[in-house]
Amino acid sequence: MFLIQRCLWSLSNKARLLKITCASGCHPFSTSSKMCKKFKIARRIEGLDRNVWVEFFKLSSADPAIVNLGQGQPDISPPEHIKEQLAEVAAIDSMNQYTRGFGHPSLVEALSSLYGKLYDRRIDPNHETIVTVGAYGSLFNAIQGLVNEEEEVIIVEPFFDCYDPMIKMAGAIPVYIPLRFQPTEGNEWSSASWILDLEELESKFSSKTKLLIINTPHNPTGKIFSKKELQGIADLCIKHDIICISDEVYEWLVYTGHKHIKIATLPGMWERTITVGSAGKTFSVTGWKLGWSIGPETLIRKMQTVQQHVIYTCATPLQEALARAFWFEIKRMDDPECYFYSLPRELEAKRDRMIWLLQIIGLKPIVPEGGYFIIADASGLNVDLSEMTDDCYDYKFVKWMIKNKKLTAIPVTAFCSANKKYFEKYIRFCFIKKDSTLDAFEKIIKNWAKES
Ligand code: IK2
Repeated sequence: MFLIQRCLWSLSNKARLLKITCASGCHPFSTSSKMCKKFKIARRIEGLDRNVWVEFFKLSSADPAIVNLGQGQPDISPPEHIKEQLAEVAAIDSMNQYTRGFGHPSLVEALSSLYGKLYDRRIDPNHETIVTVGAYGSLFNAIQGLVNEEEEVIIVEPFFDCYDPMIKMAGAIPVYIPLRFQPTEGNEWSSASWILDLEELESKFSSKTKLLIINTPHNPTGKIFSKKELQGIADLCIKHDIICISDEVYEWLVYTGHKHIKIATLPGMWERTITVGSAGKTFSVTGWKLGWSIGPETLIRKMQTVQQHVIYTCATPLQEALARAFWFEIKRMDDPECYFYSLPRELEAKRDRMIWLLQIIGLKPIVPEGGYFIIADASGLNVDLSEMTDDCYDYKFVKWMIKNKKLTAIPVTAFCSANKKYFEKYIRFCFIKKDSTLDAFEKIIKNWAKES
């Protein structure tokens, strides 16, 4: 025994002298080396450490002078009534304790009432809705609850960035289909020019396909899927017996001349669709991190099972305040002052101002039909990016812009995987910003124009 110990000690000492370390930097015979093995990353999150929000939040916070039009974070005031309701609710003792796990009773009632009108059917508040930690929570519950290892999930590129890692964390395989930019006369610079080729989509289906995720109004392009496109997608889902997740967090943010259609309302789609919503996007309160899903009991039940073991329940006071805010708006849905209509009106003017400003310096904006982002082609600016080290042009460009112009946007390839090459000339700007922020943006743009 003593001899074995001596040998191990001498080996360990030699390794130290020779500076031998394991891949993660640990000495191979040390206690920390044993820990290293145990602390090794779980396979399900291998390769998923990079995150665009973490990276650009840090870059944008480095200097208070930076004008941040990156993340979809409103700096406008949320409606007064929702803030007042939260203050009132927080003063009620019982509202500060746990509530029903799948959604606070008054909130699921409000969701049932609102979506009952929109779907023109009765929505069972207890079995056909679930309240989650943001839309993120809904997406996570749905993917975890429905997809098995090795099954395939089709996602449209560019996609909201969390779809891809969530699919991979479930051990499933993302299958990508890119939107194609096909401008027609009169539509050269509209998000309507982003086309989902249905033949190409059908080629992505296989015997392993379980789910298809769509997002309309679409982040980052602002595209609103037309009824024809949704019908084509619905036909394929039905033909191949696939479940659809429809991420509709920007459902109310639709600009003049356009209409948002819920795929779940098309014939044969209710029973196979989970529709995802977000309080953050509906009431401009992204910090509340409340979301929900609407769908048939068979699908919602699986989401509830995941939720009960992962978070159990969402914050009670936030849910009660959200329920009251919904009732407030539901009662005035015939009034143009209803927030569901007044917010897109306010945003449309901001969108148009931003489009005008971007054009001044030769960033070519693609006018969004919905949502609160504009993507712009930055490739015509001939900026010297030689000192930037990222792989993709858009990452280099945004980092250059933060450093040299004190302006943050988001590189569109952050929303891509297999098809980055089609999107790397675009960067995304967020326009749900108060006028003073847009004034600061205007100043940057005008100085930029003078310099160039
Ligand atoms: N789905 C989509 C399409 C989203 O855009 C978001 C939120 N995006 O905001 C970040 C950005 O793009 O700048 C979500 C889901 C998540 O919503 P929630 O905040 O409710 O979890």
